[in-house]
Amino acid sequence: MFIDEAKVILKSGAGGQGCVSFRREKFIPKGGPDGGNGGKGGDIVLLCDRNEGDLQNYRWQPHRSARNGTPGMGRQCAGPNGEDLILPVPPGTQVVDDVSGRLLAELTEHGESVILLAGGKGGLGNMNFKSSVNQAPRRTTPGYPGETGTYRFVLKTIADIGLVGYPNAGKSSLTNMLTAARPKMAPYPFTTLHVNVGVIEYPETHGRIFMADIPGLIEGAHENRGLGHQFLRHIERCTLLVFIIDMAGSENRKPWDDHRILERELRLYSPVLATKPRIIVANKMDLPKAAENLILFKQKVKDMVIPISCYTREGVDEFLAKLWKAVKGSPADRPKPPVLAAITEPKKKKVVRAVVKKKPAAKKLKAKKSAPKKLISKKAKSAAKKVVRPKVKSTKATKKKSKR
Ligand SMILES: Nc1nc2c(ncn2[C@@H]2O[C@H](COP(=O)(O)OP(=O)(O)OP(=O)(O)O)[C@@H](O)[C@H]2O)c(=O)[nH]1
Ligand SMILES: [Mg+2]
Repeated sequence: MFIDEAKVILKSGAGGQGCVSFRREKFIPKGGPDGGNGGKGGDIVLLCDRNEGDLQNYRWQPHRSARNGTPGMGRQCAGPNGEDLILPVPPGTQVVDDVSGRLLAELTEHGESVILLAGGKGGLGNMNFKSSVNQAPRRTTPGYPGETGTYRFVLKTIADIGLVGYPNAGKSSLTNMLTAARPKMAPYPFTTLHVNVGVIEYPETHGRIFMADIPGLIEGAHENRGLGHQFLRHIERCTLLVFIIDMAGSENRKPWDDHRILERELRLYSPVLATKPRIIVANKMDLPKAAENLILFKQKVKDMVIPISCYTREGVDEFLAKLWKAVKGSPADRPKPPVLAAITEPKKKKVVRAVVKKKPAAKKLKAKKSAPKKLISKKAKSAAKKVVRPKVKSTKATKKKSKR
């Protein structure tokens, strides 16, 4: 499983306690204080390592702490420092404060390192407090405590180009064909579940282009449809986006609709992606209807379109040449970033609500005042009912009358 986000709880080491000790040696009476200082606590260090693929280690083991410093010792010996904890992370890892959401560090180059949490300083031993007026001090200081923090590690893959397209458009097929990466490809949607980075080699120029194959994007991805759109973070750093469009419309969609929806989803994700330079690749040109659709597509979409087929390799060499120019060429050769147009959302229908006439406040007051009257009238009613059916007490006289 590819993990590109992990929450970690880190703690640097505490400093060691200072030592109280006095020199005791034969023939040296009252040798004086010789308690050493405590050692420094270990730091939490992040190290950018290209051999790390993702953040899986941190997902399963989020609590990490560095070693504490050792307390000082007699004979003026300082305690050893706590060992630093070095956490290797893949290139492109961002460190975000979990509480404030602030970006604290970003590691992009192999070998780059950052001290995230410093270890506590060691305490002072009693030898530091000797003076002419206090020649046998018993005073020491404790080591400083280590720092703790909760962070989010977010991996944003580093690649030159990012492939954007509907599921089954042929992104993984293109990656398989051009690079040594082997992402799974199959005729069902969402075959690719996480980012795969491949390297396109250009032997003539001894150059290379890093290509990121990401999962498919569908309409409503910003509302978490399909695989959502969080994986788009992996192409945020790309210099160029390559739209892969199924020009044959093999899933009964129109290629120009696919293009419009992809653009819209990118805009809804972030303006950064919406304004990235891009080229369009029309894939599956070997299938019928593709050529016909391409003519219509070019009428509707004015950007540069490169027709290819991952089956027949048709147009692939032309694509590679244009890709090199677009990524590594002179600024004049590179495609211009699009202007961010306002996202056109369908207008909401006006909801006509029934007008409810409110009673004037004065009437409400009256009604409140009349409330006790009502209670009285209820009481009166119940009293009247009681009057209608009075209970006759049976006395001796009445009993005699009834017997007669
Ligand atoms: N006929 C034809 N089929 C193609 C071409 N390119 C890809 N396919 C087929 O399209 C299907 C999907 O290809 P994938 O490369 O897995 O597509 P994907 O864009 O990576 O798809 P997800 O990973 O699901 O987003 C596979 O069955 C491929 O064989 C092409 O140029 N021509
Ligand atoms: Mg794929």
